[in-house]
Amino acid sequence: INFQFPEDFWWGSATSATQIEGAAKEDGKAKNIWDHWYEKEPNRFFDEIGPDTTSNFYHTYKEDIKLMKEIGHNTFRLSISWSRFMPYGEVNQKAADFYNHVIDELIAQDIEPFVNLFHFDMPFDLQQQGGWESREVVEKYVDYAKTCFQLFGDRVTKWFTFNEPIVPVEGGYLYDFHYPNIVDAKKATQVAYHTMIAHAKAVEAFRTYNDNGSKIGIILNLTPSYPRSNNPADLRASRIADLFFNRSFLDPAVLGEYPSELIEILNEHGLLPNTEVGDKELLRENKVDILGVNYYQPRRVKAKEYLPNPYAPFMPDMYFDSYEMPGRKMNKYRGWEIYEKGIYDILKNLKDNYGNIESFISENGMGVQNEERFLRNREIQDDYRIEFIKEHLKWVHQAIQENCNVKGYHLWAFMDNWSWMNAYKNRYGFFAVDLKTMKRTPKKSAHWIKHVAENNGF
Ligand code: BGP
Repeated sequence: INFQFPEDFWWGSATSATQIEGAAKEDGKAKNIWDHWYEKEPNRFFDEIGPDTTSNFYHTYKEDIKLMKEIGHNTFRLSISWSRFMPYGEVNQKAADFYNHVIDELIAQDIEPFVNLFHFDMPFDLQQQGGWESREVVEKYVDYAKTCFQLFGDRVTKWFTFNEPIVPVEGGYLYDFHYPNIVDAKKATQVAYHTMIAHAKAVEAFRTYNDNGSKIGIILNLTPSYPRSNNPADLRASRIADLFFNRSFLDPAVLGEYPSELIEILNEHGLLPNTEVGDKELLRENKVDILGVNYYQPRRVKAKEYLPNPYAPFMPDMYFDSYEMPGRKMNKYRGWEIYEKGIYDILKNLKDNYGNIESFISENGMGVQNEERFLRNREIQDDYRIEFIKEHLKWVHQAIQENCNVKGYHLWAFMDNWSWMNAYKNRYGFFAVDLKTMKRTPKKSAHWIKHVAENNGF
């Protein structure tokens, strides 16, 4: 074994409710924004496949959890669907039963559930009330979070308030790739801010309900920013991209306050959100215990080539251009850059600048289009995925050698699943899913990860 991991390391994979459960109209689940958007504009979605059945986990969780066990998982990340669990503000008993069964089944198999409360799936009625633009919706989220802590907190010890909270901001309020398809930077900052307030209030509530050593955090998609060169303009471009896309959530979550440079920039553009008395203290007093890190690709930036139009509405990218580094390595099956060392740079940064917060790689993975082309002897020979995971894990291992406080690795994803705009185009799973029969078949990487987990290294 060349790369031995610490004894208590977590090996597993991640998913989210909307992407795997299916049963979107069953047992009293209310609509979320994805159900609604798909109903309204199916042609926006790849192959017009919507979130209604996805990977059918609602009905197959027992067998799926067995498969997790078979490949050596000691952890699994799932999310609770708010619109299933508390449609219109009241607990849906059937949904509570479902999540209880899933959690109990995981624990029976010695698989630690990592539970996330919000993965892009705002209940549609609450979106109509303004979604994260509204402070009342923040209170409704806190009520939902408290109910989850009360019902599942006796068994769940790793909680996350949000997955990638910046994505609904970018998608829904800046770049038009999520519902409600608004392009308005002022609303975007309000939404980002309210998400953070919702997060901090949930952390606060958690600490009054849970005194059994359980931990709570947030999951952030951290994209390290690399400047084209060391000239001051490129460095500034990269620093500002980092402020917008990483530190806007990382700093308040882990350090309890927003970076002053970010506040200055937003203020210059008249984009500061509305706040309430006590918010600052709320953030300061409710820092996270743990942090989930999703890492797929780096962000490479350079200074703007042309001055932005001063009359154009604000966009973060008025401060930088993106830059394609010559010779960069690409995932040629999906189109994202692969830069394995990025995962190490993130962990080092957390160690040096964020108090070495306890962290987990909560997503990392490789999407592949038309993956059936790698089928040989009825198994997908995903050597590229094994390579991808291995090369990232080497850097995680290196970070651990340097005392970075990283405790686990979740692949995105346990099985092929529906994705927000791309439906089933990019396959990510350890298990292939046949969309006609819903049959799961292990890929080569599933056997490989089993050995890794059993040996605690490779
Ligand atoms: C992350 C999300 C996941 C998942 C993944 C893959 O940002 O948290 O939900 O979808 O990206 O992205 P895609 O499916 O677009 O390839």
